[in-house]
Amino acid sequence: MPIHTDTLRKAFPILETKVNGRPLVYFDNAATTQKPVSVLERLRNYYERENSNIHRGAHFLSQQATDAYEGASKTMQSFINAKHTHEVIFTRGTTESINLVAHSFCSKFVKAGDEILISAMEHHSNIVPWQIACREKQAELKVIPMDEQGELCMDAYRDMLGEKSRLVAITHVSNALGTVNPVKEMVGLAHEKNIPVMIDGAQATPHMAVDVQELDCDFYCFSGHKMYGPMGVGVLYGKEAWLNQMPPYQSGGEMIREVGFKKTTYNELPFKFEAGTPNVADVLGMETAIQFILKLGHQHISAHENDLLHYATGQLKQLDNIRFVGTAAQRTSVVSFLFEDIHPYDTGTILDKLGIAVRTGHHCAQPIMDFYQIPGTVRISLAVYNTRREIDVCMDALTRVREMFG
Ligand code: C6P
Repeated sequence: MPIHTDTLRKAFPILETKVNGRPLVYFDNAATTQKPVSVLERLRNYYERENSNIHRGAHFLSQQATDAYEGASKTMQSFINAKHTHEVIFTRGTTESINLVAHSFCSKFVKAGDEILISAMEHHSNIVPWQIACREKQAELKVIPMDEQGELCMDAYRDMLGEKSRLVAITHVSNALGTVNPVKEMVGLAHEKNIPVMIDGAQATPHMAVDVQELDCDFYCFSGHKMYGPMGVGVLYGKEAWLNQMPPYQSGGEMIREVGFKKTTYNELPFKFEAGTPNVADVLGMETAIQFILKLGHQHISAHENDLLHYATGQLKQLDNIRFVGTAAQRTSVVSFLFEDIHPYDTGTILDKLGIAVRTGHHCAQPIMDFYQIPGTVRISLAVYNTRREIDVCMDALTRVREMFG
C-alpha cells in the first residue's frame, strides 16, 4: 500500500514534539531514525515479561528468550536473504561490524605489502579500522577516487584491483552525499580477481531491499538504529566460508566450546563472534523494526522517499547561492548543501530555532569535505514518515536564513 503519512506518523509519538513552540521537523534520519511504538513495546515487553540470559539456563524464561533470539536471527537472515542463519552475527552496530572484519580478517589474511581498497566517500567507521589494520600489518590503504558529482571512478577502481589487493571495503550509500554506489558491479569486478568485498550498508538498509546473495558480497554491515530499531545493535553478515576461517574478534563466554588453562576451543558460527551476553532486548527490537519495514514494503518506502528527495531538491534549487554537494545520478534520501556565503553551522542553528532538526558539519566523513574544500554541509536526511509539508516548512525557514544573511 502507498505510504499514508498521517496514519504512519501516529506510530511515532516523538514526532509530536514541539521545539520553541513549533512542530518538530525531523530531518536527521541518517544519524538515527525515530522508533515506532511497536519497537518500544517490544523492548518493554521483553524486560517486563521475558527477560533472561540466553543459551545458558534450562529454565522456562531462558528457553523462551533463547527461542525469541534465534527467531530474530531467522528474521534477519530472510531480511537480507542470507543463505544460512549462522551467517548473521549480531553486533553493536555498523562500526563494530566493520571493526570485527578489519581486525579478524586482516589478522589472518593480510601481510606486509598487501593492499586494502576503500573509497573516497567512506564514513570514518570505514576508514579508521582499515588504517589501524594496515599500520599493524604494514599493508597499504588505497583510496578509490570519486568525481565532482560524488560518483566513484569505476575505471580507476578496475585498475586498482590487483595481485596485492586483499579486500575491498566500500559504502553502499554515502551518508554525506546520498550516492548509491554500484556495489553489485564492484563486487563482480573484485571477484574476477578473487578479492573479497565488504559493504557498509548503514545507509542502505533503511531505504532499499538488500539481498546479500544477489550482491554476492562477502560481508555486509548495518545498524538497527538507522532503520527504526534500537541503538546499540546491528548486524555483520559474512559468508560462512570466510567466517569459519577467521579468528575470533572478542573472547569470553559463549564463543567457546571448551576452556582449559592450556587450551581453548571455539564455538561454531555465529557464537564464535558473539562473545558475552548478547543484547537480546535490542535484537528483538530490531526484529520488530524489520517487521515494520516489511509491512510498509520496500517499494512503497522507496517511492515515498524518492518523491520527497526530488521535491526537496527542486525546491532548494530556487534559493540563491546554494551549492549542492553530491549530485550523483543514483541517490537516496539525503540532500547535502551549503550556502556559498553562510557557514553551514549558522544555517543549522537557525533551522534548529525554527524547530527543524538537520545535521551540519562533516558528517563523520571529513575526507569528503576536504575533497570539495568546504567546511561542511547542511544535510537533510529523509525517512518514511517525512512529508512534503515538512519540506515546505524547511524551505520557508531557509528563505528566512537567506533574508537574514542578505
Ligand atoms: N552515520 C550519520 O549521521 P554506527 O554509528 O555504528 O551505527 O554507524 C556508523 C556509520 C557507518 N557507515 C555509514 C555510511 C554511516 O552513515 C554511519 C553512521 C551517522 O551519518 C552518524 S555519524
